[in-house]
Amino acid sequence: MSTQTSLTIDKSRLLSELTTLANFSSCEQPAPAVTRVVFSDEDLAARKYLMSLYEDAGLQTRVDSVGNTFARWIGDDDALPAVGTGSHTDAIPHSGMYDGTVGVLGGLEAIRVLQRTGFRPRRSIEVLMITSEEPTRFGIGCTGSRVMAGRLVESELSDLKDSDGDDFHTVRHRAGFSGDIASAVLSHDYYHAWTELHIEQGPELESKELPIGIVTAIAAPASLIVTLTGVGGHAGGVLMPGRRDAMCAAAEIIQAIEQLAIASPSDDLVATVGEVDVYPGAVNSIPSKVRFTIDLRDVDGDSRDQCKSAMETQIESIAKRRNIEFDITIVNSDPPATSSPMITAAVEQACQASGLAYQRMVSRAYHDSLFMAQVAPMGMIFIPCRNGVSHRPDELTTPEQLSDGVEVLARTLATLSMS
Ligand code: HGY
Ligand code: MN
Ligand code: MN
Repeated sequence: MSTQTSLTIDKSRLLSELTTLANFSSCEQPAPAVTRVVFSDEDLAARKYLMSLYEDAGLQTRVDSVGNTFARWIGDDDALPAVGTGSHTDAIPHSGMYDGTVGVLGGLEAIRVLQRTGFRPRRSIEVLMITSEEPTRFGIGCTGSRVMAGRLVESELSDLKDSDGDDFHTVRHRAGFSGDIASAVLSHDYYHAWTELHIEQGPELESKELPIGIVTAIAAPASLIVTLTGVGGHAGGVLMPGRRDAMCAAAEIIQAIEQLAIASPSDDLVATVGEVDVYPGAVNSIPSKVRFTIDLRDVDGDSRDQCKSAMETQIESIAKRRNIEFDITIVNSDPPATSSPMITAAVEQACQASGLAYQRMVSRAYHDSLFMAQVAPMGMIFIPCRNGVSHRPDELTTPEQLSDGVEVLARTLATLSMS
């Protein structure tokens, strides 16, 4: 396809599909607020809807043992490693309608716009809906892409439990996904290239009035669970000296975590305590146990790890001084990912052909591409989101911004499918 070929993205169709998808939600607020937890009824209904769209586009579909859904536009030489695109459609509670879905439905529209031009790909082009990018149900992100990269095996998935105490396999079987996990691992010659379209989930592109971001690297995420155990008791009857209050220990430790992140020499280092559970959780009872999570990231893996060990040291010293027992569980501690120059060059060429300004940038959010980078050469295309807001119902990207992203994705896929 020449760089002169003009591509007309069907914006209204794409927006209507995104809106329909947003209505598959358990959120008590109406769309654009969305809650769509993996393997929930809403998630399964959304998958069915997507399947109907893939079939309308004449794509060949298959679903693997954890629900990763592949929709393939067969190229002239289907035996060659294919070109992959896609993202996730699960959504954390009370979030927005564009995180992930832009990469799935935008990937589908990119294929359809190429079909409308009469373009014929040499390599097949596949749009992927990846299971459980969000950590909401099982506490770890990117489950489906970790499985495809061979980073999560059968036994490890058995250890993942949801809030009902059901393990991943019980839940996936109940949702209708069976088969062994090893069968879902992608060989390194399955894809020739992988590119994901996603909203930036940050303010940079909008503040610079740039329509496209070319992602050069994805930050390395780590998540930890800290459990502190003290001695509970009557809020009135136990005097202050000698208390072993788990909540006060947690408060001091959480402050220390924030201070370590602020003091880090790396501007890309971020730390968040997003979940805190207090036991017994009564107004007049001294907390005997507190469990909280730490989400820790940096584009530089070493800097992230240095901060992680400094946090572990602080947790130990504060807990010991307060005579509190502590346990630190590392849920995940993943390496960062670097984009393939082959793909960033194809995206840059696509931006130029589309006459769209762009900048190279890092992704501070993690994405399935963090693990798809272990399967194939990886790249990501960012489009702006209003005020950089994401993981909130007011998450928004405009039809024009969507269209720009899909056009650049379509040109990139066309180039890669002919290489
Ligand atoms: O948390 C993340 O970075 C991703 O949006 N799940
Ligand atoms: Mn997200
Ligand atoms: Mn996402």
